Amino acid sequence: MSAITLKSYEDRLRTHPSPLARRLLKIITDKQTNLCVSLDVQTKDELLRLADTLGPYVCVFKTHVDTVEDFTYESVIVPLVELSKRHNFLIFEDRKFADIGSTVRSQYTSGVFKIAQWAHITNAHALPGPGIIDGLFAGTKNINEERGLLLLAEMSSAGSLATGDYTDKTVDIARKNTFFTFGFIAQTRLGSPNEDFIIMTPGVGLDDKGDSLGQQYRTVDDVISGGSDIIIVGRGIFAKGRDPITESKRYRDAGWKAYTARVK
Ligand code: 5BU
Repeated sequence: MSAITLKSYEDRLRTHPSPLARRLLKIITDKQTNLCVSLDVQTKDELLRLADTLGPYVCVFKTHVDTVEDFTYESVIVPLVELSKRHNFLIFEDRKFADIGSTVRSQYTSGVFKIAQWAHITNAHALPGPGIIDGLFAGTKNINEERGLLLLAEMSSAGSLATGDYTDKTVDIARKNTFFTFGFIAQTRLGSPNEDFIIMTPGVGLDDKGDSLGQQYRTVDDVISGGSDIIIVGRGIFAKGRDPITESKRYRDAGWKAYTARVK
């Protein structure tokens, strides 16, 4: 893939249509990191310990809170939000909503997790059509802080059906509300040159090619030179035998170097 030239994060934060994206671009600029760490752990102690120790190196922590076995709102979310303020990062709940608008609104705002209360970012499949964005956006009505949505336009897993026409139509759907839908989970740059979607990319690994369940890894250089804005890394940082602090610094440095080369 040929390298893509884009404006700096700092230039983009002045003009981006989404308040959440402006806040995110400011964090990236101030902390000089385009690393999102995926906190895929099963206990609250591990989740909070990693959020505290790795907080300085990331712009975003991504969570799957439904996989935390000892989850309670008070013992996980309250301290996580506190840590997000202390270390200046955003929280992205990788919920992958995929239902009709009315149902996703309830799933976003209610139940045990009350995602809209604390997750600055969440994501959704475009499969149900634009009503899914309307439903989730309705869920932000009583929230007095920036919230943003990413649509899943492409996936990192082998054989993903989110390609070609599906990806193009996902971009079209995102265009309907760029105040809230600020970008995509994708593997490539999406949108036209006069649009500014934030691209966040999972499936990033410097030492592995994939796993036994369909995950596929690309290098940091490949992903950032191809026009992605934020790398999402999980097991590359936490897998057994790896030191999460050393690896976080390594991915942060690689991400920033690749970005610096891109804006030159
Ligand atoms: P890994 O350990 O770096 O493979 O973790 C990747 C994370 O990103 C994991 O939480 C997945 O659920 C998530 N992910 C992904 O890997 N690929 C995708 O296309 C999407 C999410 Br969308």
